[in-house]
Amino acid sequence: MIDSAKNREIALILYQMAELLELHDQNRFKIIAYSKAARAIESLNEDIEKLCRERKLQSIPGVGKAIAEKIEEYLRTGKIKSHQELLLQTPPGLAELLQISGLGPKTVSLLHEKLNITNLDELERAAREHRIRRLPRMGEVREKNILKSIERYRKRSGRILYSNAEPIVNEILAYLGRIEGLEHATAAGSYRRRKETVGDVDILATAERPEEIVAAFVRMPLVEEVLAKGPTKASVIMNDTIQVDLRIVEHRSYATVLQYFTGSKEHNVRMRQLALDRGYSLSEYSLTRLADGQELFFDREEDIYLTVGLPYIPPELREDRGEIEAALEGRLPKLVEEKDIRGDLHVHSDWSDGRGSIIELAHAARALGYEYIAFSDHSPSVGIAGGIVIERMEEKIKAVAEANESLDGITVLMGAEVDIKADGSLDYPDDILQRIDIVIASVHMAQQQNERAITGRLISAMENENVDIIGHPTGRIINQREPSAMDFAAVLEAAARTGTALEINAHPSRLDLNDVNARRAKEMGVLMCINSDAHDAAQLLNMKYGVNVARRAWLEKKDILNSMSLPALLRSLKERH
Ligand code: DGT
Ligand code: CA
Ligand code: CA
Ligand code: ZN
Repeated sequence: MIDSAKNREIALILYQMAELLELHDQNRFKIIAYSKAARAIESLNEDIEKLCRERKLQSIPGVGKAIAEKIEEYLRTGKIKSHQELLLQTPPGLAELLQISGLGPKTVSLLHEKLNITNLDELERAAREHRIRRLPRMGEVREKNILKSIERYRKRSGRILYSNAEPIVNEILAYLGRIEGLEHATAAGSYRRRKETVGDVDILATAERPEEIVAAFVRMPLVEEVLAKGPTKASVIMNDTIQVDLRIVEHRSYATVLQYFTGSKEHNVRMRQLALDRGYSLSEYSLTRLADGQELFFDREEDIYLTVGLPYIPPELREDRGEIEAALEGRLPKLVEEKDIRGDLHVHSDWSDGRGSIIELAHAARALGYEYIAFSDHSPSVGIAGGIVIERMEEKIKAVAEANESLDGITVLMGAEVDIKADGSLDYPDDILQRIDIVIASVHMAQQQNERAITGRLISAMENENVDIIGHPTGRIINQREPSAMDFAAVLEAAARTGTALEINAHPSRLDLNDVNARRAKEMGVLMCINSDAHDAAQLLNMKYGVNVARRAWLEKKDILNSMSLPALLRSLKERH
């Protein structure tokens, strides 16, 4: 099963190399050689890894010394250097155009030369404006087909939000769990690593009669299309866009298969190398001791790591971003957990655009076990959000005090999400800000300003000593809006200098800061705050998505402002002022 995936990957890369070479107008024989080798590998009946081990790559038709070396390189390192170089020389949008069905290198070159098209959006616009049909050899039919292909490509290539995959995964696991004969079932892949988006969902299971599980799986009501089905595996499309791969594996291989399919691929490459260094060969089926050829099987993933000399590495860290080195040196972080979160500092009530009163939302927060909740409603310049005008702030401060009198078991904090205006000034004057327990400053308007302007706005907000937290610092919205341009290093430097916390906004479309940026922040000694940005009681539960990001960013309890007890939180905020 896995073998064919490897063959397919290598074939795809060689095809892409052929196309890129043609796009760059390179030697015709070289181009033909790559596509011929790709075709041969695509229809190969043998495992290419095995051929490579046996040094028989050149027995594949069309594979000579040069291509064989590239295949070896790929199997060893997961990359081919000359392929990466070709990609670097190609504007990123152009390489993507080659993925659109019906568009080959010749057409892409033509579109590039005549219409200056360099990416998918420009291609779509040109087709809609009927500029493509006027080109030589194009015409109306091809123009229409291009639009259709773009639509299909977008559906296929879109990564879906983790939070959209989650209910589907839960439903699949519950459904499989009800089938007799099923032993384990779990989701692996990027989903298990808690990535903010997943390309497809990978479900692993063990069962006595795999065919029955596969048959039941493809009959699930959520299934819209069956892409492939075999005795032990199936691939389907669910809910219009989500691809789910199911694999039923042998009971004794479960732990090694889980380790393999959890990935990431980069982590796996490192693990296999490390295993070799320690005298083992790690595969998805087992760990083999090289000295005597003894195959070892494990019940738990932990024992695989232990055997190659490592402590257990949580899935969120398995990205080859230094986790293997940290594990070897005994300095893996003790990752923050959902239960470490003691309160939510960014919640909108019906004082602005939230749905729910202070009392209702405080009850919901208390039910989650929180010690405190801050109602950080919008300021007036965010017009659509019904921001609170200055004259009403006095009233809200009173309402918060009253709520605290009537509530037991949770403390309500007076908060505000004050807008950082286009000129960098804040939407409330200092004498108001001074009276607010939790001040979050966020950019909502003029997010398209240039790097200097945005950076300057964020820094001047942090330099106001009343500001405690910067809300959703980059403004990105997954699949919808790019992060604002900014000098992130300068922002981090200012956060560290002024003691301002940066938010990990837990809304599943924001997750801003993301894992990479949050980790950089930690390395600079910046505190982070994970907030739901809830606009109703149900959205308080989004906190877990922010915790996922924090874990992927290597954050520990001590890195998170709202993992402090209330007295410690208030002390920490006061110290800074
Ligand atoms: P995705 O689906 O794009 O969000 O990301 P993943 O990580 O779920 O990737 P996927 O679904 O292609 O494959 C699942 C896991 O299987 C991946 O994380 C690691 C493992 N895997 C797949 N292909 C390879 C490979 O060529 N080499 C190695 N070492 N592992 C692989
Ligand atoms: Ca996947
Ligand atoms: Ca997959
Ligand atoms: Zn907000």
